[in-house]
Amino acid sequence: MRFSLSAGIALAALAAAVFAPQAANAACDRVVVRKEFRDLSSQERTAFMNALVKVFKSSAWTSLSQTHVNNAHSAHNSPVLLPWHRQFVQQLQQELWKHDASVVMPYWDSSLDSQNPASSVIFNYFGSSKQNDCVPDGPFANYKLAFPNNRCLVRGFNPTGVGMSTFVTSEALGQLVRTESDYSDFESAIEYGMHAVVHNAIGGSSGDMSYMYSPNDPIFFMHHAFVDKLWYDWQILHGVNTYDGSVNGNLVATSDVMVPFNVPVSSVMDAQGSLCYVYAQPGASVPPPTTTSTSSRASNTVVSSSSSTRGTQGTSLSASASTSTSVSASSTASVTKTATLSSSSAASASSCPPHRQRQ
Ligand SMILES: [Cu+2]
Repeated sequence: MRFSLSAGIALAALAAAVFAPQAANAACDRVVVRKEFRDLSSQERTAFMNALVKVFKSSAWTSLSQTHVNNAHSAHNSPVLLPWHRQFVQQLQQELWKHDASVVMPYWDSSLDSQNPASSVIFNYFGSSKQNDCVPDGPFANYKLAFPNNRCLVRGFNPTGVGMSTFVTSEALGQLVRTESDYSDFESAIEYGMHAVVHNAIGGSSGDMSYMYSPNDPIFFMHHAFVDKLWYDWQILHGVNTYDGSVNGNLVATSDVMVPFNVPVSSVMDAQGSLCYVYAQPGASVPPPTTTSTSSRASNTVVSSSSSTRGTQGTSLSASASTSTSVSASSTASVTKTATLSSSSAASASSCPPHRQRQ
């Protein structure tokens, strides 16, 4: 079933109807709410970072990174990327819960930092970059990772932002989520577009994020939680069980078993019903259509204020929607073009692991 929505308010209403947090169903003891990193309270953020650092400095982190490398081929360049990484992010959530049951995996909406990525607040908490050298500060500095060899965590961007490519804007992402009704086309546009752009902008030429051992960098999970949120928003519009496409000429199905998790794709299609989480601000990454009329801004405001947990993000999204006139012409086609360009710019990604671009 497909919906054709022309205003954010309609999306907000639909989102509320379909994905509003409800009493936990039979499969869930509780349904947790994943928030944008900036929307966490300082208490929530501290608890999350503390638990994250504990996992980072444990053998569990090595296992996560190895899992990603060992399944690089089956988990990427395929419609399964979204469900596979949904399950993978959930693996980290499970590890976090071993240290603090109150911690809920947040996401990083990189589109809020699209025009000046290097100055994102995320780096205030996750450490900065020394341009293809060890991360110089923050809780992940001065620590040797065990995989793929004894090494520090590396990011590749210039901390001044010089040479760092911009990220895909909220508006372009919203356009994609709203208008691309075909699952496999949506998946491709995400995988080779915003997904790859963020990986490679942060990883640069030798940073972890540019390689298949990208889960070494905790930002990987923040980024993939946002990728997951975009899919979640897409599912609200285009169907929670919509899944199609092919790999090497073979059609995919929700009955496909994901390696190495040994669970079918169908087991993660419904984030709320099966994995027991929802996203705060469902649909917030889907600003209204790009005719920046007063009415559409008003609709966006409604979307932003529709949740009781609204933090600073609504303001940022609204600001981004109203100031990005220059990108308001961006269409699905241009998103796809971006994807194609960024994909071809790393044409060296012919072998994996490790390889660039398609993490
Ligand atoms: Cu990946």
